[in-house]
Amino acid sequence: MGVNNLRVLAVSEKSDINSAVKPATTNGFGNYDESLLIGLDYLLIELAKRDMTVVLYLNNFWQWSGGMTQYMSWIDGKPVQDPNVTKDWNGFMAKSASFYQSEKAQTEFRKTIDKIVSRINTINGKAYKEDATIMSWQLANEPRPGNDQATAKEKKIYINWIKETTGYIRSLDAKHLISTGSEGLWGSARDQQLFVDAHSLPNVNYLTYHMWVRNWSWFDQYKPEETWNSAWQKGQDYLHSHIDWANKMNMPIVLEEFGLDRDLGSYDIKAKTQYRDKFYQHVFDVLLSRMQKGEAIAGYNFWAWNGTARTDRPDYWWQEGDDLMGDPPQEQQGMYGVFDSDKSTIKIIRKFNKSIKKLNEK
Ligand code: IFL
Repeated sequence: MGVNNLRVLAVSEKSDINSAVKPATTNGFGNYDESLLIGLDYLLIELAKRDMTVVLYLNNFWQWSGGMTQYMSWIDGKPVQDPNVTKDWNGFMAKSASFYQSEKAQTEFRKTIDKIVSRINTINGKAYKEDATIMSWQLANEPRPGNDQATAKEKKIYINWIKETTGYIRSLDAKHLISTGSEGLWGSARDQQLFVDAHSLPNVNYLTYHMWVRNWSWFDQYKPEETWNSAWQKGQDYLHSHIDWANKMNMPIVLEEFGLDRDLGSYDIKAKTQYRDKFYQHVFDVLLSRMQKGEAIAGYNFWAWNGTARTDRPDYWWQEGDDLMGDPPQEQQGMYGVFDSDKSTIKIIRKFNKSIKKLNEK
């Protein structure tokens, strides 16, 4: 469908909670499942064959791949509190953010970074550092400075973590781009300066942002007609403002996540996607209009690709052994992912990709 870039999790941490994916790459500090790393080798080769590139993220602020809270659980010996069960998202986010301050966590994270960045592909013998299929090393999926009440101290620690960790990646690999995986304003405690500061560091090469109009309660999937207009107003402001900031910073920016539910919040593959299609089209119109002017917006990824994966679980929750799809086990399977059977959405994606291609050929 003209997609030439994917954003993929490179490494996961084994977790006991239901909302985390299994199997995981790391079964404890230093204990890697080599077969999954060979899977990553294979992925790089298959992408190269298709002339595609990949952004590889190396950690996760959220629980669906173990991530930062699993690091902390291995360190303090306490089980991860799954926010899907406790509903305590602020407590979870604070725990996740404690990762930046833990010396042990940082030592172990660096070992993992080294393991991946310095890897030699076991199938074609190529060093990852030399592989142009990798577009960018990314610190984590949606790292945030803390929870909704992130303090000035936490923000400082967060910036320092980005600075030090991107510096470490640069010391290992001189060639690849490096990015944060930030959601933008919404993942920066709504602090524009923090977002700008996080992307003004010497080894951060471009800005990233994500947009989730339903997660952020701008859109109500059960009241689509009533909430669409105001949601899209906020959505379009969010899209534009980040491009404006990137223009000012003279750096490229990538919208690397956005999505919307199937109609009326259904997870059923047969449910219509009228609002999702409309949303994708509106987002693409904004991006294209700014791309045509040669502005900072450099690319996009939609979230997520479910492809040929299917679930037959009546409650749509993933269980070990089920197909893996773009929708992570932290969310109902089918929530945001685009299936290979979603013809109308795919048509819109294909058309937009054609327009970008044309623009790039000029
Ligand atoms: O699945 C979520 C993912 O963890 C993410 N951002 C939002 C997605 C949809 O809720 O990175």
